[in-house]
Amino acid sequence: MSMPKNISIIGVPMDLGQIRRGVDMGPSAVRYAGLSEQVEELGYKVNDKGNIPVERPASSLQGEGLTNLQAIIQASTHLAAVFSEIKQAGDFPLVLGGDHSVSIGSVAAAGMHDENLGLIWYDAHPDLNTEETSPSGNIHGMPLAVSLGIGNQQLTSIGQKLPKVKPENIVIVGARSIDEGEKECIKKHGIKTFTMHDIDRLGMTRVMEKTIEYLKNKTSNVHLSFDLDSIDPQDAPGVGTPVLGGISYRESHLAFEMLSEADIITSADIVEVNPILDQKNQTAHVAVELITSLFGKKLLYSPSPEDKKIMGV
Ligand code: 5AB
Ligand code: MN
Ligand code: MN
Ligand code: MN
Repeated sequence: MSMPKNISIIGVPMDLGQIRRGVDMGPSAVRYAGLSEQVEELGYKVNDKGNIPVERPASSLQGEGLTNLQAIIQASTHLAAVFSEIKQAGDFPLVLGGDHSVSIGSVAAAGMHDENLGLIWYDAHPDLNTEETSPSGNIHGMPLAVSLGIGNQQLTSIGQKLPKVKPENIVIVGARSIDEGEKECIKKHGIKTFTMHDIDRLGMTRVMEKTIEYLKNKTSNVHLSFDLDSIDPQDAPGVGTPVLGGISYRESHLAFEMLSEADIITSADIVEVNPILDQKNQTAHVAVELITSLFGKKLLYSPSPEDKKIMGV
């Protein structure tokens, strides 16, 4: 399936999946960095549907050992419904987090629309923890596990169908902080994972060629879950869990340009932008710049096959 020309934006101002405040302002920061305007300039029709309401519980410890469990279930269920409506209309859902727990709702909905959903997890972390393996109890470290049907049953049953995505349809890109339980999960389920080591060894070109090759023929919808901490903290300092040695801004442009050329992405999340920890909204700007590459922005212009022949590219 190729990328729809109508983009619907949904903000999820949720900071309940982790403990640092400020990531709930992510949707405003990314909008303020010019998301709609820049995507419209590329010829898309953008419909900003505003924000999902997120209830902040009076006490932050609720549920069975997981921080803010009930409030996250509520917001994720609401997000899944809105995301689902957008898919039904044939449009591209673009979700603005919030911390990465928002992806529980988006992948649940994307999975309801495609038995064979593909998923790219562009992140410094694999987010494959469960209550048992999590070192923090924070749900933003669990959304990929939940999408696989692993972990807290109240979370895995959001959107009903469980699992939402098959392990063989997932590619993790940029991982460099991986907990022991997550390592076991990757091995057990055979999840394709390009760590920073692989990006350094192969180069981003080959990593994305392999990612696209792996997903292209076996999936028709591919969701991109873009955690800004995938990017090196020098380029994207405004995140709650920065990890040194990340993907550069340049490499990410290349990666997203290649995804655009392959025309495989049909929905996306932009998560973990925290303007309180940022410098002059730099991280939101980086997010918007990279998303324009995903939507086909070229440095020069879009060459036709004839132009390409003349240019020798
Ligand atoms: B993010 C950690 N693995 O589970 C945990 O930012 C960090 O959505 C999770 O990738 C980071 O607490 C979650 C140590
Ligand atoms: Mn993440
Ligand atoms: Mn992360
Ligand atoms: Mn993070």
